[in-house]
Amino acid sequence: MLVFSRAEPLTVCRQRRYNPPLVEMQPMTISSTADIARWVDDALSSVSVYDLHTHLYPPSFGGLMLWGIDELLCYHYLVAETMRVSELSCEQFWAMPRPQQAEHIWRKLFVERAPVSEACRGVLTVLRRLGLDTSSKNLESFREFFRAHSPQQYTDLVFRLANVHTVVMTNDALDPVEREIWLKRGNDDERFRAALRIDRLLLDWPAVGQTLRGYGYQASPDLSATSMREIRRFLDEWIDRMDALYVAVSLSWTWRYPDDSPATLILDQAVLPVARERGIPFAAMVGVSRQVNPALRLAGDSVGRADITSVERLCARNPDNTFLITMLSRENQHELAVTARKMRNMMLFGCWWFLNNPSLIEEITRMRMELLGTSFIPQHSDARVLDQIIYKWDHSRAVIAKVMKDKFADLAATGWPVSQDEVRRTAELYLSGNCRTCLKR
Ligand code: HDL
Ligand code: ZN
Repeated sequence: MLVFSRAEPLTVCRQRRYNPPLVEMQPMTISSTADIARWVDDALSSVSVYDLHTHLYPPSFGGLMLWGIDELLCYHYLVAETMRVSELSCEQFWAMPRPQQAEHIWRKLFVERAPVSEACRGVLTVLRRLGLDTSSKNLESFREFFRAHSPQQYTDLVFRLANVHTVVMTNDALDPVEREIWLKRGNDDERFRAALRIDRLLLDWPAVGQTLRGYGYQASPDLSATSMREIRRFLDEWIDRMDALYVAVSLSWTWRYPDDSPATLILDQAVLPVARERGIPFAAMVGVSRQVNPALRLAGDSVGRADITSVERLCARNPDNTFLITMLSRENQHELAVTARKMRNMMLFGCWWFLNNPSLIEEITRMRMELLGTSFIPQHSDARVLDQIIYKWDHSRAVIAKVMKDKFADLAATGWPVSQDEVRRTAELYLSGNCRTCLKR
């Protein structure tokens, strides 16, 4: 086989049957997998997170702010897991005061059995990151640690340990308790940003019209022009009051768009026009199967495979709107990533709820990197208890790192000069930059 150096005179080449000379491979400085792994770990641990969707509240929201070991243990994910192995009925469990519920969950899932589930491991990650000795298995000693902190002190500690700079809340202006707080004092902590959640407005028509009328909006059940104007006034007023970054809804797996329901009318004639005029995204979280077991209360929701063509039409028919989309079913993930390739006005985000487990985060993030490159938001925490942002981000960073190491090693193998700067820029996009671009904040 003839191998030519680059200096081979052109005349020689021209005389031969086209047999392209194998140019001598120049020694290329391929970044080593060890360099790449170090760069990825450094970037993912140091880049601060913009957490796009949570159910957290700042200390100024009083009892709405959940934090500490008892709330960590009473997370509805752990309630569902406990009721599978408990001798108590759901009614008996709910009749117990919170500390006793926490003690029951601790005994059933952590003492009597190995705490191997993701939600159990999360509690232990938080305790370890706080410097507590999980091997003591002493719930009372853990409680002492939390009793020694004020909500404000603890909030500062958690944001620092989690390396999160902003969490976006889920704010329901129709909830009487939350509404009062916004009307009286609002949010004074810029680490917590608002998202206006409109499940009831969109999905509970005409019943929700009664609630709106109670708050002074002329919203009649017939969704007249006046009602639509009043719904838009409600949206404008609360987006302003909350300084909401986006408007959001959680949709059932049965959701179809468009259809002849009040939800489509309100979406098309009020929500999307207001979001467009204000230049803020509309977030649709699609795939919940509501209250399949009501006895479990918040833990009673499940999942269903949703209709991707409705997502496709939502984005295609409203090209001047920006959409944040996440879907709950594993079976929807590939088609969602493909739809994102077709709809530049859609930012795909998160491994939501039942997908927020290492095995599924890895599978889904790998597929998304292969289909979307850097133009997606790999994760949100969905944290309900403040402490959870420590474990949800620790665990997700580890999985995203694993995928990024593989993908950048694949890149390097093509001779591409992978650099530390390029790795960091990618981590920054994934953990914060794509959020900022989408939210313009
Ligand atoms: O609708 C939602 O925002 C969901 O995230 C639900 O709140 C769900 O109960 C949850 O907490 N998932 O993590
Ligand atoms: Zn949520």
